[in-house]
Amino acid sequence: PLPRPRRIDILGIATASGASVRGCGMGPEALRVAGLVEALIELDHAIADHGDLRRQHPEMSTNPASTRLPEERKADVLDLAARASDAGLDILSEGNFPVFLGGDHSIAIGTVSAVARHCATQNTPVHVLWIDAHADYNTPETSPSGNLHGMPLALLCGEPEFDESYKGPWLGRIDPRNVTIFGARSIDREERRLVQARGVEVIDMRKLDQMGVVATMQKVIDKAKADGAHLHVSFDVDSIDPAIAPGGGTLVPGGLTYREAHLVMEMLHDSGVVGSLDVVELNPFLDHGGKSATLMVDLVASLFGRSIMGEEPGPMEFVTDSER
Ligand code: NNH
Ligand code: MN
Ligand code: MN
Ligand code: MN
Repeated sequence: PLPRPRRIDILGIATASGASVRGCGMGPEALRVAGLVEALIELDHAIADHGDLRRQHPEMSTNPASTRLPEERKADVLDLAARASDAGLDILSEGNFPVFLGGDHSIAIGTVSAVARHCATQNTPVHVLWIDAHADYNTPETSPSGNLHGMPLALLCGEPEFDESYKGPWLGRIDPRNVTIFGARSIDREERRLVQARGVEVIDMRKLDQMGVVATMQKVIDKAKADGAHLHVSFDVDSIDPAIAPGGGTLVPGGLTYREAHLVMEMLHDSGVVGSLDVVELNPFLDHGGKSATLMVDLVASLFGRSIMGEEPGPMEFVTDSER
């Protein structure tokens, strides 16, 4: 029998607490307005939208200034990470495909934890494809900004500079040697030393210019397949060139083109190794008329089987745990 498609479960994490620029807390709603659910239904997928996790008291702050205190933002980030980890674990345990909508990239502390916890119960290795202009591998010591959206990979990879206050039973662990950062063009000095020391694969924009999407992505896919891995894709909107994706708070020139980004998603679809997705850092307040939100919806559609020539793209064939 044909492998039955699992349901795609959407979960928003509506927060900007890991960033210094506000607005990406509105990301999940903008992605819905841009037609995310409709695009997936059009591709014949079963969908469940779980709504959004958010902090209890929006905009409540103990700080009279417009910017909230770092400690308050950290507490928010970790509270949401714990809740996203538990909710994501439930989705994965039921055999469904979670699509997490940010929110700033600190939400991946929770989403990748969910994947790591789930895969630990299945004895499945976790590989992570981090599509981003940045490496997000700072620690509290190396971070130039103190913003937690620049640190999720380092925390998930078990960097020792994070003390116990960052941890809980909800926190999962990944192996830095199974992480690929794709599209990077802004890495801080100490951060670069760390990713190199830990053996994180970095496909930066220069490497991408020289080798192209096909060769670089095939390597990521082949490695995941050889390992029988669950591949988690964490897609930061700022990986894309700001000219076509202006809706981000930390834009860097020289990003992925429209077709490069789609080709990544098309190859990932065909690979069948992807088991979970984050779409993060979309800032609707800075976007131009929904341009970046619409692009992200189209990219998600490519991951789930939309193709140029395919008349009926059909559902993505998921690898079930029993088939690994
Ligand atoms: N590396 C910088 C920092 O740690 C910027 C991180 N900003 C991001 N990451 N948007 O994706 O603050
Ligand atoms: Mn990021
Ligand atoms: Mn980024
Ligand atoms: Mn599973």
